[in-house]
Amino acid sequence: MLDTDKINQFAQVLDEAAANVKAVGQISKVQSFSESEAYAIQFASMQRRFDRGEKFVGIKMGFTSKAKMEQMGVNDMIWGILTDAMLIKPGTTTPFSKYIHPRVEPELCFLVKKTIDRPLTKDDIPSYVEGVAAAIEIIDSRYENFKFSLEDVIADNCSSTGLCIGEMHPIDADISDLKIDLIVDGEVVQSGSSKAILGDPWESFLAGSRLASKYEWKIPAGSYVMAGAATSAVYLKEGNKVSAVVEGLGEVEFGV
Ligand code: OOG
Ligand code: MG
Repeated sequence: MLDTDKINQFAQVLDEAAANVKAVGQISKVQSFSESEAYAIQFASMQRRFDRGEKFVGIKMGFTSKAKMEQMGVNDMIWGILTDAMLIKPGTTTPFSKYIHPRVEPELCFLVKKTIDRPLTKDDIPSYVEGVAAAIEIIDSRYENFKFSLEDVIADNCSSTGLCIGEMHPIDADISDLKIDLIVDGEVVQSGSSKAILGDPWESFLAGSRLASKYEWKIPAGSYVMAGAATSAVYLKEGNKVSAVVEGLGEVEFGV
């Protein structure tokens, strides 16, 4: 069992690794800990950011596709917290020096219409979701060599680092099998379908409502829910121009 001091100590290590842009060793190599303790570390490290003035803007789901689970060698869904400091305005450039070893992945992003305060079902979707957009996530593990156990990555807020969200679209269209491309410098580097996200990205949204409720978090109206990548992630290089194109949802782009 980890006591509060230990939880805060690991939270500080991860928070400072991000702030100093310097990777650290895996916690699991020096300390065994449970999934719920991993979330306690995540929440404590995010609290440090909130204390510095960052604002909660939503949650992200991770490992919702086989492609991602296989790439990272894990086998369970995870969720993390998004803040305003992670937002990258589409069409702008983000400095490479902010990141340790950044990777990008194409995603779908939902905009919450009504505060999520319980596990939702399919029937709730129209009243709780305002829109859906194409998005790109930057993940930048705070662990050396981008290597981690499931507990490690949860503690590290699921590698969350940047998000670039495209224009919102109404949710009346079927989103269960949309073509998704990740393009770097004009070349398609990953290609997949939204079907890879739990068979239907809505399942990821609903899973997000379940996980947030389980850990007693409310997701306010106006927040984002990122569905998780449909394809493997690719490393970013300085000077890259990255875009994601999702069938029916358009394109979103940023530079680094
Ligand atoms: C963890 C984050 C996973 C996704 O979309 O599956 C994730 C990682 O791969 O570093 O964001
Ligand atoms: Mg992701």
